[in-house]
Amino acid sequence: MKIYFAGSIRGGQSDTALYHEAIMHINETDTVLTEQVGDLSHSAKEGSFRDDAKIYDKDTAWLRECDMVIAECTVPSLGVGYELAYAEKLNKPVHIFYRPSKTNLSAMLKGDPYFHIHPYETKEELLAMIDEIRQ
Ligand code: 6IA
Repeated sequence: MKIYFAGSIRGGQSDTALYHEAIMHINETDTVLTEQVGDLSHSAKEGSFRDDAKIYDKDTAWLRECDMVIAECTVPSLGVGYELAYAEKLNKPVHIFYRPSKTNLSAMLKGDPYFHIHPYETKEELLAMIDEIRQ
């Protein structure tokens, strides 16, 4: 399967290492299109309009191409929220993971019956739940 993994970049990068681990785990059996979301070396600074337009074009093409969207939403991100709504419009399966001890997930996600919402707390739980949804 081709997986679109969504996680915060400019919304805040405190979970980037966790995204990286999840992406590496998924890549053992499937293909993550959006590996850069877990890239610890990149800068979250605002880019030029041209660079951002390229990112938008590439990411929306990947959303059209993917078989499933997995989003880690503990760190709130406008970009991830946009991607989730875009994926719903395309009828892609969408799985949202978050840690309730760290955030109050937006009602616009929790209240949307289209999304599969998965609260978890530990990294081990996250990886095991990611395995379950791909079976
Ligand atoms: O608003 P945010 O930046 O937090 O949005 C994060 C989401 O938007 C992620 O799920 C990504 O799919 C997408 N996104 C945002 N910025 C980038 C990006 N920046 N590259 C790819 N996807 C992005 C450039 C970083 C690069 C130098 C590795």
